[in-house]
Amino acid sequence: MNTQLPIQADLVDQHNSTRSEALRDEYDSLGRQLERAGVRIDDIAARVTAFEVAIPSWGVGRGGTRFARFPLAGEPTNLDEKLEDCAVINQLSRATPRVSPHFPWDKVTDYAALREEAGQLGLAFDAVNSNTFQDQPGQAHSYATGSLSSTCAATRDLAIEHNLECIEIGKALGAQAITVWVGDGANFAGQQDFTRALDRYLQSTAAIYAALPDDWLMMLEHKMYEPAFYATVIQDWGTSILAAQQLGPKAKCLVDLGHHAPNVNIEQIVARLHHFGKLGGFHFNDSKYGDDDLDAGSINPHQLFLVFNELVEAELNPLEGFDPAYMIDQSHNVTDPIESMISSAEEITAAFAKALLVDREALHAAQEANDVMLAYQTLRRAYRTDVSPIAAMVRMTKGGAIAPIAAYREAGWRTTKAAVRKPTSTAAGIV
Ligand code: PSV
Ligand code: MN
Repeated sequence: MNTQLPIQADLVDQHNSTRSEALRDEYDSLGRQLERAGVRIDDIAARVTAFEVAIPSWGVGRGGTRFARFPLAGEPTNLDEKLEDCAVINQLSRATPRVSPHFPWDKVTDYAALREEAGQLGLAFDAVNSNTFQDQPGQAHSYATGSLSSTCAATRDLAIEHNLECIEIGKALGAQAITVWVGDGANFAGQQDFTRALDRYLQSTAAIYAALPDDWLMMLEHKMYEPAFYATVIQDWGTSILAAQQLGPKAKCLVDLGHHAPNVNIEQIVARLHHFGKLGGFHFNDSKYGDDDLDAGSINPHQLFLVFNELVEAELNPLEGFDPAYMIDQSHNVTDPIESMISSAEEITAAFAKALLVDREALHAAQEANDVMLAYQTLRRAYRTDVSPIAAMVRMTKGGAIAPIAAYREAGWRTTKAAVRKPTSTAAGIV
């Protein structure tokens, strides 16, 4: 397919030409440093080259809170423009070649044409996300008090039907997974029978599972609270893994980093889910207090590193089908979403590269010998390494920009788009 990338290739080449000499110098210096520790930098670069993370179609527009939304001049106003912005992120970062769509937000009439359009921008589609946490105009049965777990059979049927439609759309788009997150739960003690609500959820998800193609996964996304503030039906990884086990081998768990109680040990959850063959994927973001949907690595980069440390550890003990889906799920309320997503992809890639640097043999030996300080220092040594020359070299080699945010600003993309894209609404509401 003939690809037509949004930013002029000359611009990227020119950007790189002024920086490539310094980068080579930094890469070689890091290479010598790593070699002294018995690590070949080109091996790490090869792994980073193959690393990819999907971007959410809903993340390229300015997000908002229930208080306000501050529009950004030149932000995308329709799916074509969203894809264009996703293509910019991938063109410059070369780490995000897939887009995760959300329905009905991304509904169109011709999905074959949409797939073609994305392909021309150098993009493909990742897991489809269903939405039964919001009523659509004229919807016959409201999701206000539940969707897949609703007490009302007609409401459950509607929610199931929507998920089945998402699978059909996903097939046309070339996706191979559906992520199911429901807002179902309760705001008041006594509002809901915990057991019956879960039973209804399990019955509904079984109907969706039955329609999954053989080579598809169904990813169950847990979340402790919001919009239900007292209890949610799939509140944590425990309920999620039990549901996935009951549904069958194509059902796995998706870990959204923001969906846990503060201070929960997420890296340990990753290890547990992998141990039982149920680690399906991630929604990366960062948080300080709740589901803040901040940029990955912006608050707690160490946690991100520890998550990847478990993933690299899991590679040593791979279970059949171990291939977690990496996606970003963020809300960019005060930054340019393109810049945030480029920065997040960089943080996620860096966390992966650092985890690859951990001397596993030394770590395991220290763990076996109960040498606490040595084990801890083994992780610290890797975490302290500045791996940015590796990521930059990989980006340049793949045709991206050495300093992607600088290149994005040099290209003047947002200013150019502000002149041609329509202004967007300031309406408050969680996007
Ligand atoms: C819910 O908070 C969530 O993390 C789910 O993944 C949704 O699909 C997404 O956010 C919607 O913004
Ligand atoms: Mn999510």
